[in-house]
Amino acid sequence: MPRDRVFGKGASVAMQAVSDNGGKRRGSSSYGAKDLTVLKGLEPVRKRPGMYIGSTGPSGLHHLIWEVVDNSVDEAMAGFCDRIDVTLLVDGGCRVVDNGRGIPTDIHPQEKKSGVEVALTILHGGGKFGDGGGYKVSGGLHGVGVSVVNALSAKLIVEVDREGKRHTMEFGNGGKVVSKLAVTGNAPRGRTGTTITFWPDATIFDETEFRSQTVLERLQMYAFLNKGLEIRFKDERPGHEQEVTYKYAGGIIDFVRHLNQSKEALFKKVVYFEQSEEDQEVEVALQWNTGFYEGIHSFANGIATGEGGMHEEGLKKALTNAVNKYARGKNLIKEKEDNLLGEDIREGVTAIVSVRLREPQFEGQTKAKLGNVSMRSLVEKATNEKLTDWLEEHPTEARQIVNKGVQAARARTAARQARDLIRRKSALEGAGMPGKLADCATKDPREAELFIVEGDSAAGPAIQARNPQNQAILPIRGKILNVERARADKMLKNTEIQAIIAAIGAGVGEEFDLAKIRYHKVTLLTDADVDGAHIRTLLLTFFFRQMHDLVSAGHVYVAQPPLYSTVVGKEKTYLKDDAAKNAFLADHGNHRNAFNRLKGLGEMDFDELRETTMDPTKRTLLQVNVEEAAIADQVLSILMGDDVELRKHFIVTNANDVRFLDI
Ligand code: 0RA
Repeated sequence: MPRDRVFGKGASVAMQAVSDNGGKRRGSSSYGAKDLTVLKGLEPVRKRPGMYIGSTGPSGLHHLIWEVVDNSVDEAMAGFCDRIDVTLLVDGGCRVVDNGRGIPTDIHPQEKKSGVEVALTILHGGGKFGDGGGYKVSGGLHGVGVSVVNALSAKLIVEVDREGKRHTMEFGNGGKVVSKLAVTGNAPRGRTGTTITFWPDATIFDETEFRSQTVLERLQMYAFLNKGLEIRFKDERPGHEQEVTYKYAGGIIDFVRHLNQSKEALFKKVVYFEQSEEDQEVEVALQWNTGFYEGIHSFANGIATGEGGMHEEGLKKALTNAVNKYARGKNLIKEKEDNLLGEDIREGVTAIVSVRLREPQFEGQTKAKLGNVSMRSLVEKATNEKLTDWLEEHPTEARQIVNKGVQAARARTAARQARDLIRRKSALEGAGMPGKLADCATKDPREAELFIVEGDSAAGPAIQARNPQNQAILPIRGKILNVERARADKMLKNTEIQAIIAAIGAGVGEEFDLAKIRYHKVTLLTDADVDGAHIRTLLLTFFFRQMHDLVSAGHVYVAQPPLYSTVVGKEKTYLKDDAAKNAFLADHGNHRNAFNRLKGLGEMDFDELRETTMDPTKRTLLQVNVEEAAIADQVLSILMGDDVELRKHFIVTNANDVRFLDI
């Protein structure tokens, strides 16, 4: 069942811009032909691009690719396409080729234009294919987004192979027709399909350079969600050359294995089941790992539903029910013992739930929550039936699942006690600030900055170098606990972690309350070496997992102490790392002064420390800003994998910007 693009994520935002439907959810009844007529022409898109693609930053830029690829994926879902090629061209363009049926080339009866022109020049033009226009594709609405891409491109060429002929049409300057659709030759033997090549308009976007990693992640997700679909990526840009092919015979089973790849599986098998009813279907894959976090990823018609919704609710409810029922039946939970909670059972689970339905309703803040109630019952029923069977058929694994849940329940009780203890302790000791904290004078969190500093030896210089009015120093000894590998109870007993929680003053985990933070800047200050990077990663992991709002609200920063200093004329210059040093040498051919290798925070003098990490007028901080938890999760699975060397080299700044630390 193809996705309904009109009510899809991006498109529904676009609808909001033009039709005020009184806050009602946009459903098929509240939006009609009148809306389409208002939307004629592409000007509104160029006037307010953000309304259609979210922003004119990197996310909006990549949205162009998603819109084009979505149409090809729809064609694949409808069963007419099994290969998509995405190429980033040398001149900055992007080409998407599919082997579907090709956009219709005949004349649209009402519009008196070719189907190609309709799809590329009329907003939601695809919607018209839906009602009796002869282009209906099993309920799907094609071509909704490509006109938006056209509107925001400096140039766009579409080539359609159909009925043995190649048809070509060109647009320029934001979707204006440069040449009408015309037969320009024969289609390659037997080939049908669509090729769209576009060049983003540099007058619209902040920057027009695509990021291959962003594209790859998305394409891989499409390939996982559409089993058997082959998606090839090619980057032809000089210095970026690469080719990658994604094709997964196992679909979401492969997806789950991929997500768990850097973790230790509780057992090898992936639980998989599917069920369909008239008009809707569900597919679920799950596998437990030995870790302590749950990772449920849900999708509706191939669109990520990061806010969850009915399908996730159904899965969670039935998962809790099926495992408890099994455990009771097998006497693994005794009569007088409590049932396991859902969160106990979900500890360490990695799951994909992918549903397809005719009229998905996307709700929530970011329109990423599935609202269709019928999906809750379908997923719940499917999970209850199929998971119950699976548990019966796999007694060894079933016992492992129950055991893990029982341990999680015990840890949950212990964690509550630990948390109560921390709370009582801080009540007894007044504000309960850790002894090692050198606090600042101001009590206004908006002005206050907390430095979490690696090593007691660095604390001295840091305290000297800071501005005591608004900068506080909390030294942390060595490697803090990896919270990815420890349950909450153990984490809360760790003194370094207790100190961080107390200093920030806003609780931890589910109880974390952003309104109570004592510092609006929390700056991580670690040595410019591999160990420093590792400690920073551990701290970031802690914040991401246990004070997520602190990260997502943009309060976490990373200071960048330099690795080298040298003198140019009378000025001291700092160089972050070897790469920066080499770049500096390349720029300053006759630089003869020595480079001083700074051995770590503890060895730096106060001025050096102040200038490079503490003085707001001189330092550069990296803001850590994880917005898209899904991507961050993926990053963390890399970070926290067993590849210790690799993970030291990562830093998450924001969801679209996962940097390698060149150390
Ligand atoms: C409308 C109707 C049909 C196909 C398409 C649109 C279509 C659009 C795109 C955009 C990129 N690739 C695409 N592939 C197909 C069905 C036409 C028919 O009935 O043959």
